[in-house]
Amino acid sequence: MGFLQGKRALITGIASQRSIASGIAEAMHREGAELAFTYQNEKLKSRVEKAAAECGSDIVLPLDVTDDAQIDACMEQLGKRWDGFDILVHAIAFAPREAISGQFLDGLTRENFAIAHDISAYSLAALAKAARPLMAGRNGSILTLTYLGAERALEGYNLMGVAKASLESTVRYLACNLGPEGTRVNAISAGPIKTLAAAGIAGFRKILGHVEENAPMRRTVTIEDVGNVATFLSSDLASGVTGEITYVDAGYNIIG
Ligand code: 0WD
Repeated sequence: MGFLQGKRALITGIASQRSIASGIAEAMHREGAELAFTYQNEKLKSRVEKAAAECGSDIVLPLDVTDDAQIDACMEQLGKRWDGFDILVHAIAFAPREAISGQFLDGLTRENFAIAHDISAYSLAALAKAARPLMAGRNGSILTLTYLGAERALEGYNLMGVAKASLESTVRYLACNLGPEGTRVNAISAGPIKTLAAAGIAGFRKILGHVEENAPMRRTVTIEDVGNVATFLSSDLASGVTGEITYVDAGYNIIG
């Protein structure tokens, strides 16, 4: 029996089979969780439906996190299928391309700053708030994805690094707020993985090579590596863990 048997999980952020959220969904399905999925736009709908079907799910809901009405509708629709749920996976981030290349100030505008923070950080808090009535009192888990660029000034990560710092702080405040009702909130800081979002980051191939040569494990991580840790953190095995940033990066963050 899998260690997520009896748990229900809502998975956001699938854009392709290579998405980190796809690796998480696969691992959670393997461990016995019942899954529901969201898709950002019509272009992604059929892809997400396919991913859902592979996990035995027919719950596939639209969700663009920039739209308050869609956030509310998503939880309302989910509430019609499930009287409550246990796991929320937030695997969503976006910054305009010019804000994640070149020098930090090159792509800095008020609008780019707002977009990056809105989609990459505010959305976690907004989803946690909207999901609260369905998740309270169930030993639930909210999990998001962050990157080392939140705490180090990494070349080219720029505005996304600032948004990830906001996201990590949001994890801690949410953990304090929701802890009394049994909901844990954590983040995985994943090493670089070639996904659609990563393709937008200037010099990404160079970053992968650098990690392969220098990480303690001399390799990059996979969406399976991240999926397995996500599954653990969302399970009752991690019942004492909240407000934490867990690195799944082949040890890269510990080197100088
Ligand atoms: O190296 C990497 N790939 C790392 C990714 C290292 C460490 C962390 N992460 C994070 C990302 O920052 C993100 O938070 O993992 C999370 C998942 O990213 P991913 O799996 O790398 O990327 P991808 O497969 O592109 O999925 C992210 C998706 C979007 O994809 P695109 O490429 O179409 O922007 O986030 C979704 C969208 O489907 N997304 C949204 N969902 C709802 N509403 C929105 C939105 N407004 N914007 C983006």
